[in-house]
Amino acid sequence: MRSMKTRAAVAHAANKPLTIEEVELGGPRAGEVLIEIKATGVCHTDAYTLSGADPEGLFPAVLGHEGAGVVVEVGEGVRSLEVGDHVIPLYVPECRQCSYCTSGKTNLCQAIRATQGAGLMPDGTKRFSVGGQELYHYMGTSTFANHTVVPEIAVAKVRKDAPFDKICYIGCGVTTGIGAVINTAKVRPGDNVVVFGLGGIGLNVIQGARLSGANMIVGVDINSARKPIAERFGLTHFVNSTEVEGDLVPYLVDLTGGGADFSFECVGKVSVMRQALECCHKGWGTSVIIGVAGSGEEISTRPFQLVTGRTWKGTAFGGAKGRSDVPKIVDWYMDKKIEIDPMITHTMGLERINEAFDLMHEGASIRSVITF
Ligand code: NAD
Ligand code: AHE
Ligand code: ZN
Repeated sequence: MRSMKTRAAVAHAANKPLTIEEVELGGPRAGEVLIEIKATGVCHTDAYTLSGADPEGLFPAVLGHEGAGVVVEVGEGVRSLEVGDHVIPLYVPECRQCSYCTSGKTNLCQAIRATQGAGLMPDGTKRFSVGGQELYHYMGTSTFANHTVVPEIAVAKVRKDAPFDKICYIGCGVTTGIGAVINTAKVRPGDNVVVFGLGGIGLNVIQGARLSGANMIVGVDINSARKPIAERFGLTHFVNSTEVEGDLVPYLVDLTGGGADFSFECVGKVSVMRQALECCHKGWGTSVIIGVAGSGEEISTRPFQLVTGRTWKGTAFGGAKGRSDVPKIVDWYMDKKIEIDPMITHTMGLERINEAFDLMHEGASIRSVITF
């Protein structure tokens, strides 16, 4: 419960570079643990919030939600974790008690959603501060810090032989992409799949589609440099949407012999979400929204698209229940059932975290991982 000093990348304001600072961190209270973060990925959602487009974006804050590390202290009453455990913090917790958890219908545990969205710990306090100024938490995880405090229900315990600088990616991108295919869409062998956006999420959708035995795996991006790496993960057809003559939707419907059984939007643009829905097969095609769109943006289509049998869905964290599913995905990685390493194109220290955002915006990285 003592407070300590640690190093963090602080987001003081929207659209401003993060600053590396020594910050004060209050220790774990009842039901919480202190984690030493060993590595964290930089996801597009961090960039989205930093851009100011997130209605829940608060500043100053410690961002980051794709981490892995070691438990260094446990608060009163913590039973499922102990000092030395290797863990992945969860931005979608799993309390196993709320009506959402017990419904068997969703992964969206609501036990601490209100305080999490307000940038606070479950008891309504903030634990990070710098120069007497309190900093908001982010997505309940704040992994852009060498240490962070997280509720026990938002921690997945994983095996100790898995490398932190790879499995941190399971804290968001890997699980989101693969889970969207397996848990949300439930793609079956022989299905034709279209994936929009071949970045850190889309490549994992492709990997999940291959695992599910999909037939065509079509990838759509505006960056042709994504083609070779997507092929490595199972892509069968690449489409650069800026090079298609005429409308993209009929082109994709034609390419897939009538439309996609499943499409996935992994960009975060509402215009792309519409294309993703409308390229689905008449009568049964389902489109899954993964991308996060900016504040105030809305999706639209002709209702006829739904009347004629297409379904629009969405998914958060790939429909995965973190404490139960994340350790299994770590096993898949260690057993070589899935691949992660080639997607981590850059690894760097915390002092270079702003470069990670630059590389993402330039389209030069798939995933950057920060190591401590
Ligand atoms: P990324 O930046 O790594 O990848 C985005 C890709 O989209 C890039 O390859 C880019 O070239 C491509 N792209 C841009 N405009 C396009 C267009 N018009 N058509 C086709 N492709 C286009 O981002 P990421 O980390 O993969 O995240 C993708 C989206 O998923 C973001 O919106 C992110 O916030 C969201 N996300 C959602 C969840 C969830 O749980 N729902 C989890 C993680 C990320
Ligand atoms: N704060 C945004 C919503 C952002 C969002 O949709 N987040 C996803 C995870 S993105 C991970 O990279 C999520 O988990 N959503 C479910 C939830 O409960 O937040 C907004 O629009 O307010
Ligand atoms: Zn993410």
